[in-house]
Amino acid sequence: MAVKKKKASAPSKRKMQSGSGGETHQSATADTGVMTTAQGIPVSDNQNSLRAHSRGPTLLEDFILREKITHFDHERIPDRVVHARGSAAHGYFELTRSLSKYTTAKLFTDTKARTPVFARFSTVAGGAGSVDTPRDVRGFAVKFYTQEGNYDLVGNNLPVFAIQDAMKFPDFIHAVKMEPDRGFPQAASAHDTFWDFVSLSPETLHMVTWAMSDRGIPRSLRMIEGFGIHSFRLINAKGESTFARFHWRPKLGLQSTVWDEAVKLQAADNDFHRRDLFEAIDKGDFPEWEFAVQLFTEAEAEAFPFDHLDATKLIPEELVPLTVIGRMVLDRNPDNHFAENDQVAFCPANMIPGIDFSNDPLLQGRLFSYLDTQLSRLGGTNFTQIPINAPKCPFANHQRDAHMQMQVPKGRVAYEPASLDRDGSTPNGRETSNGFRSFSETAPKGEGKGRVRAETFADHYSQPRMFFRSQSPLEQAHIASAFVFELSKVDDDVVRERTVSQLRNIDESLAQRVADGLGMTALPDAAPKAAPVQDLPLSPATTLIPRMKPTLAGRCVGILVSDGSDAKAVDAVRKAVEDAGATVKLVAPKRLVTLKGRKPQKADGQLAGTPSVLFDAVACVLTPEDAARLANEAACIDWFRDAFGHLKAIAACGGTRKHILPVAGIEPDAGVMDIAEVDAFLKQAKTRQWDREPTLRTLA
Ligand code: HDD
Repeated sequence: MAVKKKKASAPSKRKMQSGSGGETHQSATADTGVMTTAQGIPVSDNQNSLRAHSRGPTLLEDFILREKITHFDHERIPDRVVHARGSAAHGYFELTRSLSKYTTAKLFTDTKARTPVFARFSTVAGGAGSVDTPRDVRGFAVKFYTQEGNYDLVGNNLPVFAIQDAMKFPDFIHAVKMEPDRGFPQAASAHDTFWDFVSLSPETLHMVTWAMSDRGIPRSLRMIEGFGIHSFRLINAKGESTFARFHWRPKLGLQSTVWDEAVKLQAADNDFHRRDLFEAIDKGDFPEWEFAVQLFTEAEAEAFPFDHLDATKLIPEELVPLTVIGRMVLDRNPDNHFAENDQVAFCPANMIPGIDFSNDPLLQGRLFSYLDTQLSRLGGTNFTQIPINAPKCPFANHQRDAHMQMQVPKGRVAYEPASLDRDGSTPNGRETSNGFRSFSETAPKGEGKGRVRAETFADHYSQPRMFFRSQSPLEQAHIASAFVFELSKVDDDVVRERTVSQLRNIDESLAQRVADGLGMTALPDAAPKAAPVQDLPLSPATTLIPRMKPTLAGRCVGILVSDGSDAKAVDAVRKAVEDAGATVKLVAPKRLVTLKGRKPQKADGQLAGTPSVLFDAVACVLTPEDAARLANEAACIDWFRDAFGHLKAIAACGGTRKHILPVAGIEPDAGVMDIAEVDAFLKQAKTRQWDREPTLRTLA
């Protein structure tokens, strides 16, 4: 059967980088428009397998079928053991302030360079196909393709980690992942094994309290902070070391969802965060983060009321202020999700001259784990040659062979010292005095090898106490409610009680609220403490709601319309909202809608499939007849009920206010206004209606 062939996919024009002096390869495929096998053999029929006769068996001889199916059968590679679900983008980093006093790293000294980056954001617990909006920590990993090699800053959206020593990582992750006998729950910490581990490991409490805060349910990946977490060393030309902690701060400000909304988003759009990131970049609304450092000396660190080598501790901004030194802009979506997002291999050990590791025992363990996992995930040592992982600066060494070698290094010399490369044809490179050097640290006297946890790591409660007490009353209520929700999913009474006994050491009122929410009649005894709990100065910089930016930039407003809706009213809201930097999406009972006096147009979404959780604020312009009709439509009632319940501004036409809002049980407040009050709507839409919350739900 003659079948029109699809155009073959565009050939890769990318040059494969080889070692210096090595051959530069180019993909052999030319864009001839002809479909071929992987061996380059033209394909005449991509619809039918080769059969013995028209209704006979398929022949083994059909190498085209076999190649196609074989390749398909092997398409999947192992998921990342953690952070499997992620979304990524390309971009660049620009340094705005040189740190040349502290480091020789060109990345942090060359203010003229624009360094390409690839950033990947992820959830931790779920598989690659899990939802985007569970309560979870978000990974924030950035690969800088610097002039001096790849530097990876593999961080999270919280400034602290859950454990102090890498030895505990497999236990922690086994506890949070789905339980091994039953295979559930997917992408959720609300289950017995997680809280069993947490309640027995007080070092987890600081990060867990952050994860229970609204940071655990972000609105958008474009609206999260990022933290390198560990202390790193910056090394200057004199070999002097200064400690640094790294921070990313989103230009759009922080923004979270409310819990009921996060849950409903899981049903409304599995890919909510991935789509949001993709669509923003696609339309040129490039996400941007400030890059900031906290710098401090060894002597300053000695005076901290905690050990900065302990990754469960943050350094309050109030103690060591942030200095903004650069910005990252993400301006290009991946061309291919698998080739880039799946195959990118971040590794905290990818370190450049001028920066060095600290002795944080969690960081030290990570230096082993990432390369190790990538060997099994990506199939061998040559994953560094995959385009997304390859450095963009020249590279050369004596490493040879192994699975999937893509380079063809010339010459007979693959070792050094060597004298036989007389014509200089071997791409091996030589050592340089500018190369990576480790900071030379003097070991403390009188101490030897041992499996030990430093005494300075013993205080597990002072910082979660500082965090909890720094939060606004509403944030504290959200944290307490999140604990109640999670623990209400725990069946084992002992685990629930033991967790509350831990919370007593953080804050008695928190423990009491959680105990009340769980229906406990009495508080269990406080858990034993290995060190006294300190009342540290509060850190307002750790809050979220008080620091949210009142802005519509980067947000999305849904307008509900139907046939005959007043086009001018729709235009007025659209213009005002778009001028304020937000996107507008039209939602209608049917995908095709005809506004009054206009031609039929495609709505962005159909009402039943486009719930209001997808928007930051909603408006609606309906004919009175349609408003009366839609008051009987569950999807429409939910649209408004949820928008109200999720603390969003609502601009409603007269028909909606008369017919729909009463059915949805909405008593208009300051965040509900007439569609004609565009300015008021803009003002309210820039923030959540936090005052509304206590009138709607019981918070712990
Ligand atoms: Fe990790 C992936 C962040 C501790 C072992 N980690 C991974 C990713 C992020 C983090 C963002 C995903 C990178 C990507 O998008 O591909 N991990 C952290 C942070 C930690 C941390 C901020 C503490 C401060 N991790 C940590 C420890 C270990 C690991 C202590 C093991 C001892 N992490 C891994 C891993 C992963 C990983 C198993 C899975 C996939 C991968 O590395 O490439 O090696």
